[in-house]
Amino acid sequence: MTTQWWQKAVVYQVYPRSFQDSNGDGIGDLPGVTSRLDYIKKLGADVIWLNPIYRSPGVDNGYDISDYYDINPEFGTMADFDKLLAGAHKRGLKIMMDIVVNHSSIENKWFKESAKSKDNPYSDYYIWRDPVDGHAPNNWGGFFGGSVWEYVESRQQYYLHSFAVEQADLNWENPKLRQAVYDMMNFWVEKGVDGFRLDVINLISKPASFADGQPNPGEPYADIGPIIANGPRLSEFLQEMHAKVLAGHDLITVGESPAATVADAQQSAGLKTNELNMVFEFEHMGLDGNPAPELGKWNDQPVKLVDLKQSLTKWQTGLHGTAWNSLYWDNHDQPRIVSRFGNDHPAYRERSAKMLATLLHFLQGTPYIYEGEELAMTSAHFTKLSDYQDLESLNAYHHFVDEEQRVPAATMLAYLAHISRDNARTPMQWDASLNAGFSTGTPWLAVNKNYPEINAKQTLAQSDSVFNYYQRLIELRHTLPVITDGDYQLLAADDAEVYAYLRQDKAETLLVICNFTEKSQTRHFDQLPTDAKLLISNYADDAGDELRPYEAKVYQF
Ligand code: TEU
Ligand code: CA
Repeated sequence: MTTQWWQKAVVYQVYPRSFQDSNGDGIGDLPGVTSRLDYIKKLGADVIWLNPIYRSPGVDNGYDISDYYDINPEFGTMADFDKLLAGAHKRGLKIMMDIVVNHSSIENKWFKESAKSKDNPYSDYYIWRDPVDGHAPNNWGGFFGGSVWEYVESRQQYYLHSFAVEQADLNWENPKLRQAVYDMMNFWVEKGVDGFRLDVINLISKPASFADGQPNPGEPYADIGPIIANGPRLSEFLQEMHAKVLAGHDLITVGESPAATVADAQQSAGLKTNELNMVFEFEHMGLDGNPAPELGKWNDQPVKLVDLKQSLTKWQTGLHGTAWNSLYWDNHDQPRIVSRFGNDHPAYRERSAKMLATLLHFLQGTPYIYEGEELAMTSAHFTKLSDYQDLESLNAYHHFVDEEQRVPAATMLAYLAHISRDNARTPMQWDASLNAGFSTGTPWLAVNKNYPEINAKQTLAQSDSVFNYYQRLIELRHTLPVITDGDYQLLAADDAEVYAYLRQDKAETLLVICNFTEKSQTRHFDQLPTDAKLLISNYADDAGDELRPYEAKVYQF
C-alpha cells in the first residue's frame, strides 16, 4: 500500500470546553477555537480532533448527545461551526469530528420515542429487556459504576447503559438504527469534515448471550467492558459503515477501542480490511501499578518502564505491515503525561516532557497531541473533592469512600489527583493574564495555579521551548520517510531506566535513546557508528555514553 496522507499526519486534539472562551461565560466555544487556529497551524499539526460539540445536556461533557444534527448552544451555532471549518480549511488544517454512537443521551428524540412503547418506529433503537424475577436482567456493571440497567415504567422494561444512566446504548442489531447512524455521519461528510474519531466503537456489537459475568471482588457487579468489547458483529458493522459512509472519501478515522488486543486492531485497523484507519488502544494507559484491584483504575502508582516498553513494542511489531497504530500519551480522559510518566517538578518539567515527546514521535503510527501537551502543562492535582466536575471521579469517590468505606478519603483524593480525568481538562493556559487568558468570566473548571509560569505566550517567546521541540518533531515526521515506514526494534528490553529503540528502512537507521530517570546513566550502544549524525536532542550538546537526567536523543545513520 502506498503511504496515505493520514499516515504522515499529526493530530492536535481540542477539548472545546477548555480551549478558549470567546464570550466570557467561562466555557470554551467554537469562535474561541477559530480564534486560535493560527496557533495550531504554527505548531505544524495537520488535523484537529474536536471532542463532541453536538447538542447535549452535558452529563458527560458532550458524550451524551441529544441531537446529532445540531451544535451545543454553549459552544455556538451551526454558523460558528461552518466558520471554524472554513477557517481550518483555509489554513490547510483538517477537522475530525468525535462521533458517539455506542450510546446517546436519554434526551435524544430517538430515546424519548423508544421509551414510550414497545411498538413505535424507534422502539428497537435501544437495548430493552424484561425484568427477571422482578430484578434487572443480569449483574453487569457500568464504566461509571452501578448496574447497567435502568427501569422505565412506560415500557415496564429495563434499558442498557454502559456508561451513565443518562447515556443509553444504541441497538446496533437493528438495521434501521444503523442506517440512521450512517445518514447522520453522511450529513457531516457532506458538510466537508475530514474524518471521524469514533467513541468506544468496539463496544457496539453486544454478545448474543446476556448471561451474568464474573463479579468484581467485593462488588455485586461484573465489569461490562470486557463482556461487550470486540463483539461478534463488530467487523461486519464497521465494514458496513465503511461501505455506506467512508468509501470514496479520503477521510481519517480512528476508533476508540478499550480492551482491544493486537489481533482486534489488525482487523479494525487493518490496511486491507475496509474498516477504520486506526484504533486507540488502552494497554499503555493501564500499566500504572494496581495497589487495590477492588478500586478499579484508581491508584497513585508510577508506571514501570519495562512494562511500558513491552506494551509499546508489542503494538509496534504487532501492527507493522498489517495495520496502523495511533500514538498518544494524553487525552481528555487521562492525566497529563509529564505528571504521570515524566516529572513535573520545575527542575525537570520541560526536559522530561521533551523526552516523552521524543519517545512517542519516533514510533510508527499517527501521533495525537492533546491541547497543552505542547506546553508541558501539568496535571491539576486538585486537593478537594469540590474542585472536581467529572462524573466518573465523583461517582467513584462517593462509591468507594462514602458508600463502601473501602478507602480513606485522603487516599482516594490522592488517587483522583493522580489519575482523574479532570487533571487534563483544566483550561488551556494562554498567558499570564486573568484565568490564563482562557476566559474573562469564571472558568467552568479551575485553571491550574501554575499558569503564570506555564503558558503559551511565555513558551512562544523561548527559543528552546517544548512547543518549539514539538514543532521540530512534527517537521521531521513530515520529511523523514523512515519515521512513517521503517521497522522498529527494541534494544535492552530489561533496562529499567533507559528506553532505546531503532527505526530502520532501506535508506537509513534512527537510534532513539531516552533516559526516564532524574539521574545520569551511562549506556553504550554498539549499533552506533562514530560518524552518526545527532538528529535531535533535548540538551544543547552531546555527552556521548553519559545520559543526563531525562536526556533524549536521536541519531541518524
Ligand atoms: O471513553 C471511554 C473509555 O473507555 C474510558 O476512557 C472512560 O472514559 C473512563 O475513563 C474509563 O475509566 C470515551 C470518552 O473518551 C469519554 O470521555 C466518555 O466519557 C466515554 O467514552 C463515554 O462516552
Ligand atoms: Ca463561551
